[in-house]
Amino acid sequence: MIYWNARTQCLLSVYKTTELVQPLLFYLATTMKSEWCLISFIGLIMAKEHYDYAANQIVAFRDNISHPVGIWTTANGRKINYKEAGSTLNKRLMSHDLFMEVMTKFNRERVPVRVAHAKGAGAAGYFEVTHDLNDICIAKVFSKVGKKTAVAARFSPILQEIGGIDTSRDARGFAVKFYTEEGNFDIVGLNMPVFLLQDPLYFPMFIRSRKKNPQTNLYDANMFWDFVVRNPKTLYNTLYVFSDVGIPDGYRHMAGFSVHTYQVVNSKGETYFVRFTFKPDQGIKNLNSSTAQYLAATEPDYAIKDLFNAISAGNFPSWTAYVQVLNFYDIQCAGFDVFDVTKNLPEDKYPLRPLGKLVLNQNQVNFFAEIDQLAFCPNNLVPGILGAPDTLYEGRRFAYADAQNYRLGKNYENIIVNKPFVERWTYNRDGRAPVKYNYGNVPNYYPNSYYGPVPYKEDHIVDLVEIFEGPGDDFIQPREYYTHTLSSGEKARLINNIVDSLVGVTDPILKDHSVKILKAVSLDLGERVYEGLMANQTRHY
Ligand code: HEM
Ligand SMILES: *[C@@H]1O[C@H](CO)[C@@H](O)[C@H](O)[C@H]1NC(C)=O
Ligand SMILES: *[C@@H]1O[C@H](CO)[C@@H](O)[C@H](O)[C@H]1NC(C)=O
Ligand SMILES: CC(=O)N[C@H]1CO[C@H](CO)[C@@H](O)[C@@H]1O
Repeated sequence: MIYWNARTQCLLSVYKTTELVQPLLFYLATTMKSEWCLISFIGLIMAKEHYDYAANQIVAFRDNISHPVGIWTTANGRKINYKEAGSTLNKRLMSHDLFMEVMTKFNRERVPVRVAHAKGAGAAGYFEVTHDLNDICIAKVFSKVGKKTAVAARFSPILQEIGGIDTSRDARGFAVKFYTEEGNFDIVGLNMPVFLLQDPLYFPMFIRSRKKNPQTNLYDANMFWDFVVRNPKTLYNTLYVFSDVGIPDGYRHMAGFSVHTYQVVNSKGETYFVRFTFKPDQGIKNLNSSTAQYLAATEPDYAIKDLFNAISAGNFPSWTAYVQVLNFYDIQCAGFDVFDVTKNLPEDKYPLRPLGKLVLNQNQVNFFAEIDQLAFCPNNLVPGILGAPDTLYEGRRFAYADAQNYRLGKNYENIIVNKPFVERWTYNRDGRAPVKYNYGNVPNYYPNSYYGPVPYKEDHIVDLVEIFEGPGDDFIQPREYYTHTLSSGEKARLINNIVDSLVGVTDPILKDHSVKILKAVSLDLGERVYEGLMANQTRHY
């Protein structure tokens, strides 16, 4: 609504109906006198948040420059003339160098897709320390209040194909790369506090069970629930996925969790353990299934667009970062394996200690270069942060770098967004581009007597602790979550969402086992799911 005060010619308030107001303001801006323009400008600022920057990107690009960016050339730098660019009809294509270049380069545009987390969105920004970690960790990135470190972040559903649906029911990746003065530190986490496997051998199996059936190329409820029933460790994460947080309202409204419990070391060489948590300052918001289904059809890229437009409007998303801190005594007295990623560290027992703020204030200029090529890796660590001692983490130390050597090529750390800000002196050489200067004429073997790079001396070398990983109890925490954490409304939606998925299970024995395992979590949960299935038996049961 617009309140117009004729005497002061002042626009007092524009809100809610910005979509309607905007064309009017544009009209005024282009046709009316200067004071109208000013008024329109004020209105535009207020309309900013609802403006679809993403939809208008290419027009804005043109409006920002007054002529073409340059003369079209071949990759080799030769200028293309009008005749060559005009038409290839009735020409000999083999000797049409422009055609050959355009076609051969196009044919090679795709790189291997991430095996998991294929679809995503990201942005750059900074991390600012609000409470230092000096008493427990020597990493410089967390050493001083007010210290700012450049970051890049990427968010992603785990299971969707690259052209899939943003509002699907799934866990979301929450990956942050800190470009610290001691090299890159990556937290490669999720929007929920628990993972669904303890054993890295079964990661590829889990991914396949939830991706497409090898014959039908369809998502398959039998495969999904079979893996759950045969791997009770998946239960806790599966409950999270079927709860409200299984469909976050875009990436700005979800939390982030490191999931793993990291070992950190202070200046005295003393060991502590931390889990990282990021809480969105925008608040946590989720979509219900019906809205999500509607958006799946109308806005499959809902989350990508939401993030891009918010940052374009200057409405920068931010998260408050915390750590839960444990010492050796705490891990022995926890009553469960705090390194087991299928277990949560309850916040009432392990309070959140504030650490800093993560702010994303910069959209990519080129998606492939800056977001798709991001290579996060749990073993990108800095002195003082040793990673986690569990076997799953060890598996991840290997898996990501291996995937990226394949996906982006063995020199992927030379790609701008993966390159640390610090000077590097490796003994890696050659291989596929980008090789860059390849360390010039510096000695390429170690040890050498000729001033090639040498290791430094560290005062306290602390090793990762060794832990013994037992099977643990897979039901206590999911039971607690269902019984005490969820409200009655949340329970009802959880049950409805599980029923929605289980009606797709066509194997009656599996359906039975699924209900049984849910009953083992909580009799109430299992029975209500069973009732839901009976009520919907016309569909499958
Ligand atoms: C043994 C267990 C796991 C293995 C083997 C594994 C492996 C992978 C691989 C190969 C990728 C693709 C990497 C790329 O091509 O750049 C990936 C992506 C990802 N994984 Fe895992 N993963 C495991 C467990 C986890 C866990 C526990 C979490 C969260 C705590 C997680 C979070 C992510 C995220 C956020 C991405 C996307 C990173 C990006 O945005 O580029 N993964 N994982
Ligand atoms: C406008 O063009 C200038 C100069 O080419 C460039 O630096 C700037 O980033 C552009 N702004 C936008 C919004 O594209
Ligand atoms: C889902 O959310 C939308 C938007 O907030 C709301 O209008 C609708 O009533 C909700 N549907 C259900 C079934 O709760
Ligand atoms: C998932 C599903 O189909 N749920 C339905 C089961 O039956 C009840 C009662 O008829 C409906 O309210 C649910 O929507």
